[in-house]
Amino acid sequence: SKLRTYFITFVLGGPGSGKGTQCAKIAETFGFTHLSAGDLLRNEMSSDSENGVMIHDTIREGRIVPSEVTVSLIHKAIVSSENHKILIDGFPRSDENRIAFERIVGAEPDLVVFFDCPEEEMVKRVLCRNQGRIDDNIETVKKRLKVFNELNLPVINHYSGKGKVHKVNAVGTMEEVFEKVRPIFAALRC
Ligand code: UP5
Ligand code: MG
Repeated sequence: SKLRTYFITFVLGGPGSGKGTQCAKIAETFGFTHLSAGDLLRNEMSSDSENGVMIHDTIREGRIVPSEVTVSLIHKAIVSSENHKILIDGFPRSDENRIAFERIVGAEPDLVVFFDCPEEEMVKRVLCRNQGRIDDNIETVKKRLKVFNELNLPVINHYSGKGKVHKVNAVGTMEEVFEKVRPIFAALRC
């Protein structure tokens, strides 16, 4: 299928681990299209879509939006991208998400980058962000961390078993972290 020609990278890590920040740098430096699953859902929430209220409530509670909704948004964004090099930021968040992506999009990631960050650092970053996100409060952050540990780590373990995961220590300045990310992408032939 046409999707075989894409180079798909999943960028994973807990809330506030720096996925969005590092994806912006990767996109700029290495010519990838950055698709943030959270941003796609927040845009959908702000539109008049039938799923708006459900997405709002799910994000506020730190739970995972049903796979079919997220995968459909990501699939549309991939096929409408002019670029074959795609970064998917913050997805898949569960084995169910992963299996739905593989089934509906018909592709597996070529690469997975995992930002490994201590919980106290993630909490500090999220609570300092101050951009009005409905989930950036201590109660929701605790739930996001619990959901990450219970549902997202199995996805990382799945792809580790396939030799696709590059684990990056997310502690340090944004520039220091990017210097650990750079060689992963510099080595690619895509
Ligand atoms: N910052 C970044 N790097 C730093 C560094 N090295 N040193 C110091 N500060 C650093 O960074 C977070 C903050 O830290 C920023 O202020 C940044 O300046 C600073 P950011 O790059 O935004 O981190 P990121 O990992 O992207 O954090 P984010 O909060 O976006 O992660 P989440 O995974 O929690 O959020 P996301 O938007 O992906 O998902 C939100 C919700 O949407 C989920 O909880 C879920 O309810 C829903 N969702 C789904 O249901 N399904 C999906 O597939 C995706 C999302
Ligand atoms: Mg983000």
